Amino acid sequence: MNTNIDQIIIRKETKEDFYATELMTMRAFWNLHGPGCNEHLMVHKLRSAEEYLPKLSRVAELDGKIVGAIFYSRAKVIDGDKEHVVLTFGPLAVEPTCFGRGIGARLLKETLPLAKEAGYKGIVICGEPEYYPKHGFVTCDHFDIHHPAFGNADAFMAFPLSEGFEDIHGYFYEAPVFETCEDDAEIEEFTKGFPYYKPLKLSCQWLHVEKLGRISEVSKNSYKILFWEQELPAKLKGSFYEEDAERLPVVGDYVTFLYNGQGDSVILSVCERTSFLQRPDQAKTGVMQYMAANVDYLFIVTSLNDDYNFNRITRYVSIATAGGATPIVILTKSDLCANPGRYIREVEQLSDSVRVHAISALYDIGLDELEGYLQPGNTICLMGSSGAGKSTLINSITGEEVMKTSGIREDDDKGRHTTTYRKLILLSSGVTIIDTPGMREVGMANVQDGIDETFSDIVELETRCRFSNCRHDTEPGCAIKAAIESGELSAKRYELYQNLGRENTKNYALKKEISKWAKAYKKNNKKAMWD
Ligand SMILES: Nc1nc2c(ncn2[C@@H]2O[C@H](COP(=O)(O)OP(=O)(O)OP(=O)(O)O)[C@@H](O)[C@H]2O)c(=O)[nH]1
Ligand SMILES: [Mg+2]
Repeated sequence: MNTNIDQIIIRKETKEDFYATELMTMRAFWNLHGPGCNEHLMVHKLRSAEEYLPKLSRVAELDGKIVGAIFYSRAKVIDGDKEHVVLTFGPLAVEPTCFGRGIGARLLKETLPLAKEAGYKGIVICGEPEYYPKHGFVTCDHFDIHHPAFGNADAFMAFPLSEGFEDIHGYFYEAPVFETCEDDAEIEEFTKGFPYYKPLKLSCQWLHVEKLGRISEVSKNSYKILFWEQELPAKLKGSFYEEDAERLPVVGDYVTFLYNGQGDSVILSVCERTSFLQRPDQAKTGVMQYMAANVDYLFIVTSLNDDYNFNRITRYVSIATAGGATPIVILTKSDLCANPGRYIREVEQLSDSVRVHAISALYDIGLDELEGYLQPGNTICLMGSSGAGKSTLINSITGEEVMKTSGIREDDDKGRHTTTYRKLILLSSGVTIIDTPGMREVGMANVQDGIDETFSDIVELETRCRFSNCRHDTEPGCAIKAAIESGELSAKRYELYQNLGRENTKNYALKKEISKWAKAYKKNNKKAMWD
């Protein structure tokens, strides 16, 4: 939106504006002070309250859209048996993508004289302490006016409209309607009437001048932040260069930032992550590559042609599990495979917790099985070799060509690396997708936790061996050998566990860690994780 401040129309709200004003208000306050917000419900209820003052309230319109609103209502300051009528407003909302363009200031400038003309003595509000003082508001301790709930914090401010305001002292009470907007179930139900936005609970909330966005692209030292429908170019705040590499933003991270409509926004902090996918870099230097954060499901995409590689799938599963995401194996191009069932069964052997789907994106086979994962608010990251069909699958899911795809090279059946960087896209359904470029190989460092979790049954069996240092070779009382003999454990699965563990420990000397872990596990005599 290209805002020219002169094009903004300040006017009274009409019935036809109600939905648009509530949606704009919801966007203005969403995730600012906690998960979601209730300000849109406040607006909705306030309109029918007797204290509401439509004569003073205004909306801001730009290019035919509601981009701001201020809602005035009567409030009271009570001093013993004396009751003074004052004004309050709230919410004062500005469409977040029109931030920093003076819309809030215009709404105040046009309505403050109206409030004065109407004969009110002053305005008392709870609002942003870094914003309102610029417009002449001062904290209420200057007037001996108190808030019954939180005393006299910086956010509790007043704007005198006439001299008589100096004589008003006591406790401030808003219209009772505001107190009726706190019921979570009611807020949730009301919010269903609007487009889906994910409620987030983050330690950085309460946000002031800083904004909350999500990293959609990373390249060398520059970033892109997805902020509502906009992608903003961004750079890191200087102090990030003293941080460990794993603290730098990756695709999928929620970040706080200072908005700059003219150039690069500045990333201030990376919010806590619910999951974090990492692997050693391809040059095997031992340096980790940090791939994506806050992923709910890792779609491990393997095509059912020459790309299929059971060991590789296992490594991806371990990366997902170690990173805190749920692994889902997607076997693509089932139309090119005579017996997909064989592969499904093989992958299913890996662990009870791994789910497998065989699909054909080209012929729309099996895609309905993925619907459970494609729920609003979920983040799905796709990984796998080049040419496996990751981008094609994304396009089939969305029904649009959101990602470029390409034919595999005919001579060697290898992909062409069509997707060249990790990219986060938010679909209109509320699902977030992270597409990644095809990987040549997947290493294993630091994923022992993931391996152990994937093979938790084997880890548990090992703790039952008679000797704690049992090599599962010739020792008597070996639980692993007994389980293989009885058929409880497949020899192939055990071999795979050994190979992955060996590969992991060979490079990074984690063997000690593993034995320590196993001993602690035995000592605690825990039940099997899969019980
Ligand atoms: N027969 C068949 N071909 C498919 C299917 N899915 C994808 N393809 C083809 O496989 C080729 C590679 O697909 P992409 O989606 O570009 O692969 P990618 O995994 O995104 O590859 P990179 O971006 O290089 O990592 C394209 O020619 C697709 O048309 C499928 O289900 N069946
Ligand atoms: Mg691709």
